[in-house]
Amino acid sequence: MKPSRKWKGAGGAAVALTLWLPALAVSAADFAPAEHEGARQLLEELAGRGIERDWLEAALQDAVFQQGVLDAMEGAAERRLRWDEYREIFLQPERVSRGAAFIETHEEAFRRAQAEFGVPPEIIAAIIGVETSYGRFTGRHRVIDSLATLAFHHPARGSFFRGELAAFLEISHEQQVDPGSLEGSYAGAMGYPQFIPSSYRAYAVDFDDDGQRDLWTNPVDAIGSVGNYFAEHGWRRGEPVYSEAEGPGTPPGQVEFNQTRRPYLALSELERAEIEPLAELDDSTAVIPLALEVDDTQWRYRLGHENFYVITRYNHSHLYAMAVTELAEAIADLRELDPFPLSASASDEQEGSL
Ligand SMILES: [Ca+2]
Repeated sequence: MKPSRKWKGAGGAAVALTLWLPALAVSAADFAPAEHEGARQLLEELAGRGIERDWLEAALQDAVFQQGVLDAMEGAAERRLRWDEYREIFLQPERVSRGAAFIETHEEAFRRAQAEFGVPPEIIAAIIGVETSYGRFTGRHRVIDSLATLAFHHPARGSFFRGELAAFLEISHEQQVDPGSLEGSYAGAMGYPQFIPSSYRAYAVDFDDDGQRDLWTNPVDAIGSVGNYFAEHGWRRGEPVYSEAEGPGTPPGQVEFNQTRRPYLALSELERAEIEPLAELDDSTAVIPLALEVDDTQWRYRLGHENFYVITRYNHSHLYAMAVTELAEAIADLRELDPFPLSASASDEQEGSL
């Protein structure tokens, strides 16, 4: 009902009628290379890399401008959440139990990924759990529309998304799928693990050996691809993600907390700010000091290690990396696996009880 009300008095029946017809009547060929300079240049570039012109022409011709995608980008500057609020979103019991079930269903793939890439099943499952609830919510935007819209209508990030659009067309072509049939997030992240096209091209693997790298519908390929992504970004087999620590009531101003860089502060320096690890770590160890706000007055300290940094390569947020880690721990708990080496202090304690 909305369209007719909105358009009443602004053009009458003809306009309202157009809006009720399928989208192609309104906006097809927004990016037809014959008329759109940016699309034409992209076509030339990809044709130069060996993709048939007709195929490219048809793919770009099919793309539709989506104002909603630009609006979503605007809205994406997330409200700053406290750690406990952020954690609450991802640590729901259902996400934990579904994670354990997901591992059980694909146990062979998880085991193989751990052997090959060194990444524990629970970490891979937690990534897929946080991203898409184990493949249940993979996004409802046509990727070709989102990426064409962002590539050519987002001044600040257009060149980044133009690269993603090119990578998207290359993958679709390689995998012999119709690009118009693929859906993802408004920013073009796709499939079980929400890989953007450039990551898809670089890190997706054909983990069930059927000749396709399919992250859209194949959980086994997704499991191997997340493992490969982590291995390629420096995941250290068997090392903890973080250590528990204790410190003053409020985070000392002289320490730079929560940076998603390689471990950057030596324990000896943290000691001067009265932040001490609860695990036994060498004084020269560099860490990422984390101060997590658990309510308006309370803080929790942790020390991120190299593997914590690696998780932030998936999403550049310390809250994201911590949520993935805690979800992984909760899944491991549910599967009654211990000692589980994600936290150094936890595994130390458990070692004593063996
Ligand atoms: Ca495959």
